[in-house]
Amino acid sequence: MAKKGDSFFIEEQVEGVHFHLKIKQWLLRQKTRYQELIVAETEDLGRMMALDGKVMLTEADEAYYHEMLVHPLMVMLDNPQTVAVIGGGDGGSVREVLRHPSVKKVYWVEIDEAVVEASRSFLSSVCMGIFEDPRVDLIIAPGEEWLADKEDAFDALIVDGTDPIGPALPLFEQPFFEMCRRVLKAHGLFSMQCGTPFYFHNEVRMVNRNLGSVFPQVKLYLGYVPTYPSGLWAYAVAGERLNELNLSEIRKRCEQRGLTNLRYYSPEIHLSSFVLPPFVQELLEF
Ligand code: SPD
Repeated sequence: MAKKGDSFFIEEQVEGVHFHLKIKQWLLRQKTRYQELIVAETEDLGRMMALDGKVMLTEADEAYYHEMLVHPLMVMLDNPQTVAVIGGGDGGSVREVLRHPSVKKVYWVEIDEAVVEASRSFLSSVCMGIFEDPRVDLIIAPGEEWLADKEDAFDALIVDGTDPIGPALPLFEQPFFEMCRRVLKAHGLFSMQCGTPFYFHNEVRMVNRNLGSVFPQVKLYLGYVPTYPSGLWAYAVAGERLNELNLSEIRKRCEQRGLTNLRYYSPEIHLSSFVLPPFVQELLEF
């Protein structure tokens, strides 16, 4: 029960729907060159990072999101060695990429250095040892600029962006996806988050349509992230050809790569997350 004097972070998830998080301590409030950045200790969900009033992560459920953004495409790849992560300044996606023993190089391209520094200072449980890992090359730059002169370069390209509004919008549009296809090797795969199909009908449809106009194969899949709007979160994987592995093949790869005892991703979740409820299928057909 909220008491007078309690402090809350309140996110307007959509008009008329608000998410309240009780705050124990505000740790950082900063106007960066690009956005408003907040880090706080919440009462119940560990530390939280927000950008422009939207929750990017809480320590309680960030692994659910990062594991699902990263492992489905990485497991589909036979031998991922060179990976680019665009965005994800907190480092959670890079952390998950580094679990795959075949990875030799991760280019981590984040536009806002302040987000990286905030994670380094306040979210060590998220970025863990990635700053010391010699396989990681951190580049502070807009993703689309850094990718512009690359070609045929990556086994995997992962876009860990904010919601498809404001400055992040170009990362959900066709010209950016064309660039992404060009920078991937022939067998390379692309993944990104695309919002919630419960509230963001147009955004999810737009991503699916724009990706489908660029990549021969695109699949949407779903996961659960309790602190994101509605909790039901969509991701997309795309490439020239998606490797449709069966359960025993996925299990074998996960065992070989030490991907056991994760918080959300498992071989069974890998397969089931591609089964879309009728309301999502209808959304994509529309
Ligand atoms: N509505 C929040 C969507 C945020 C997606 N990206 C989060 C970045 C975490 N690495």
